[in-house]
Amino acid sequence: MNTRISLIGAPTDIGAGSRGASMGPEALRVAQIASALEGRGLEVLDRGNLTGPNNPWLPPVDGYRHLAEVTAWNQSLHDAVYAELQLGRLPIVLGGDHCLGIGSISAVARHCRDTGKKLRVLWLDAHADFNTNTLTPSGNIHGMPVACLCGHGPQQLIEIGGHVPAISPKWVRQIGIRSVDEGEKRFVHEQDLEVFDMRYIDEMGMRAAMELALALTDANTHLHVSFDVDFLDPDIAPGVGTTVRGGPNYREAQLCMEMIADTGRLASLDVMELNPALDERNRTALVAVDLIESLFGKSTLMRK
Ligand code: B3U
Ligand code: MN
Ligand code: MN
Repeated sequence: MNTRISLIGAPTDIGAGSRGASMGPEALRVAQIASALEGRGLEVLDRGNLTGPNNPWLPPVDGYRHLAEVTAWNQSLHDAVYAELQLGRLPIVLGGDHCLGIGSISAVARHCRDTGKKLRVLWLDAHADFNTNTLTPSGNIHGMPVACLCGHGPQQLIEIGGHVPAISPKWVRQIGIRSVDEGEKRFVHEQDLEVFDMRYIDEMGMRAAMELALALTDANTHLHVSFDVDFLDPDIAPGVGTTVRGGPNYREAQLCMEMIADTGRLASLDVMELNPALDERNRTALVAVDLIESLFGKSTLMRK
């Protein structure tokens, strides 16, 4: 695995339904994400925070809230992530709300086109984030990034990575899903997204879900993890804007991260939706950092 890490802070809640994810990057730093990774023997460069427009907190226009501002943040994140990948580094995006997955993953997809790599995106989330402006109940663009990446969204967002669509639904595996809007559900089926929802994890276990989600990855695969912290059960991770009960517990989340680590293919990561304004003594940031350590191999005792 690439041992040269770059942290990129994207302090905005421009696509979210509640304010506060803009403080996520600093909470992850306070929880010592950099020294935790250094403790794993990784070289960590903290590139600091990107800047972008403030959150004007306006109602939707044409089914989108803050489309111009969301575009500006994602363009800037795309450029930052793409630059790190070109330098041969492993970018970790410190969000910020999940609308930023558009900029991050469109940059990763562009890098994969440049280098002839296959892309696999693991989308760890309580939500499918597959809404469009006609399906969305809220207009919040953090509910739309997967659809935008697959080419369903406003032109200025779908073209950020220079190729429309940025990715194919076939490259995505969603894990932990338990809150999908009615129209969104139909669209997920229509586009044939591969989803390991909580029902699947309850019945088959996290191990079976991850074995399938990681199947057919090989030495030529770029593995991107988009970790929405609301993936986790609110009992262990209350500090997010939209808690949904019944998520993976601590052990299941650890296993998920460990199985990804075991592949040795992790090449980029988003840590999104952490909301310190809703947290308790930074415990959600601390559990996120703990799980990220496992994602980088901390709990692997026997192998490698
Ligand atoms: N699906 C809902 C809620 C939502 C999506 N992502 C988050 N919340 N974090 C929506 O507004 O699109
Ligand atoms: Mn999300
Ligand atoms: Mn979510």
